[in-house]
Amino acid sequence: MKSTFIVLLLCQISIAFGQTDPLITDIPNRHTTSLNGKWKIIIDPYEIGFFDYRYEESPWGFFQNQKPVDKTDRVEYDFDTSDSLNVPGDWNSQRPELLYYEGTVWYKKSFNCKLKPGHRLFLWLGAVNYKTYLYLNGKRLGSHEGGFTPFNFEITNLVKEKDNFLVVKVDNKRIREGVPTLNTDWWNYGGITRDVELIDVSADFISDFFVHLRNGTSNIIEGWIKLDKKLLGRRISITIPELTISSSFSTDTSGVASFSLKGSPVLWSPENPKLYSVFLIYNKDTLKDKIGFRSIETKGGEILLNGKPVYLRGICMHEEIPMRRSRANGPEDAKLLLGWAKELNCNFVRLAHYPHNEYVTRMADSLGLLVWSEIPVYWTIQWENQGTYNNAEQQLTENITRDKNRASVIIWSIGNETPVTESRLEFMRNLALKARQLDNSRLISAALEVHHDQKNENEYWVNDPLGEYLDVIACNEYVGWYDGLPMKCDNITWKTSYNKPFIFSELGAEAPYGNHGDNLTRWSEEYQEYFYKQQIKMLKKIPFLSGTTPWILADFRSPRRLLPVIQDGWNKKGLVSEKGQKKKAFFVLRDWYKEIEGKGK
Ligand code: GCB
Repeated sequence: MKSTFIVLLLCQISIAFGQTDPLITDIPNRHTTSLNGKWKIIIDPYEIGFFDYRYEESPWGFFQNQKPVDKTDRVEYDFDTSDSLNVPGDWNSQRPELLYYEGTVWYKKSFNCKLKPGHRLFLWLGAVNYKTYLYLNGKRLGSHEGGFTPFNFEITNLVKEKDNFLVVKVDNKRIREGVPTLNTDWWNYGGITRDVELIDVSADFISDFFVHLRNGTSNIIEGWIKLDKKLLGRRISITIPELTISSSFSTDTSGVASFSLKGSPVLWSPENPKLYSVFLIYNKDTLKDKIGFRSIETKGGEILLNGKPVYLRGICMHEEIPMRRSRANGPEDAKLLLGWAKELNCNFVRLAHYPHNEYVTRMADSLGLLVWSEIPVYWTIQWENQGTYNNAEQQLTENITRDKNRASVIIWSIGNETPVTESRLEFMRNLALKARQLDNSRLISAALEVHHDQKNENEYWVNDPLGEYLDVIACNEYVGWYDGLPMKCDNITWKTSYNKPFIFSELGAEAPYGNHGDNLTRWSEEYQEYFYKQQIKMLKKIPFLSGTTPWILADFRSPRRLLPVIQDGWNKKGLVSEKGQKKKAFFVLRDWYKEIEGKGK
């Protein structure tokens, strides 16, 4: 009897896990109420608020937010007299005792809410790292896995006018089957790291849309608009006043209205990041967005932006503000990080190694920076585990769903430095197919590794079989850092078996700011500077190269980097230091990018 109960319970847990409602997009332009601010928290390393002493999910978990009913009552937790944390925010940077914490923290927020008759309410979270269970007024809403993408739940029938309590269990324990897995080279920040909003919508509403220029054209705007319910024959209008576009379309049986319109927008580009106000009208509701129109394609070894070859003058970045030692979030943070990229004369950023917050991609749209957007399929995840695949696919889907209207985003990356094996090829091939099915208007890539020719040790090959499924071949290389000394760059010839655009998605060397020596002294700024000079010499000799994103914009925290005095828990390959100072190599890259700016390819 008891074992049947356990099996049932486990089934319930696994079925419930990862269940969310279809993602609502364009959150910044909707009617929302922020739940950001101070949340009450309970740090629960043994998960006593979730499991009972038999390690079974407890019906009396902390989600009940229980209070003693009289003086005899024993309740061994209390959110209201507990400490608080800021949301959005990682917990590591908010309390010294949470610096290295990997485990469960319970969050509680109380709120009142007056909903207009007939309206519906959704709870939306921008990102929570890593696994989360959510409960409203003691009832489970669902759960989510993956630390960098948004998700939402409808709460219309659970919400009350007064004294709602929302309880969120957040667990950032690294797990072998996770995406990413146990092993990364970045800090495992835990917490509700992005905004939390209540979204107020009408009984039926536009939940999602895709408005973009048809690739290879300059005057056809196409896409689709989706209602949250499968309602047939509903009229939806789209207007773009600056282009004198105003048309309406009917939904099909899935509640989707597809359209194709004539219009000649000024094309979005890094030189002129023109955005248009787009209005979508359904019943009495108008949803707006600011959208740029550009075309992105490949032709042989070239990347064509608006039909013209472009060299991607890029830089990699993490979603972290080094001076604050915390995750980045918000427009000011986006402006700071992307501002440094602009100072480097970049036209491109690689958002490594996971989806960054939406402020970044929206800011990239308005600053004119092209974007590589990635999911955390990193190094050695469990290629044969179906659950791991499903999780990766869900993160990819959430990322593409959220950002598909951003003109800046030109590449969806499905992973970084994954090994060449059969099971990984199958896994990645399926991700590439999924990305194409969700959005075939953009390029698909992944950061691959170098393979050496057996006969000629100076001939470097990028011939990973995954390349067949990608539009852009990207490769991480560290000639002069992990691979010989910087002089080695003089001898290397690069080959690829693919007639596709080729970019270096990483190259870099490590130096703390202000650490000086000659140009062969490891960890000195002079070594890093020499490394960049040598690399650039090598890059200039590769005729088929279409872009570079050196590693990395700023020093970032990593528990893998333990060398005292030099690293102390930081990966110091940044061009900007952990205090925000520019290193010598910053100027080398800046000057090279200036030199090739405007040269196309
Ligand atoms: C890499 C990884 C990146 C690391 C970097 C390094 O190849 O993709 O995540 O941080 O090298 O610094 O070693």
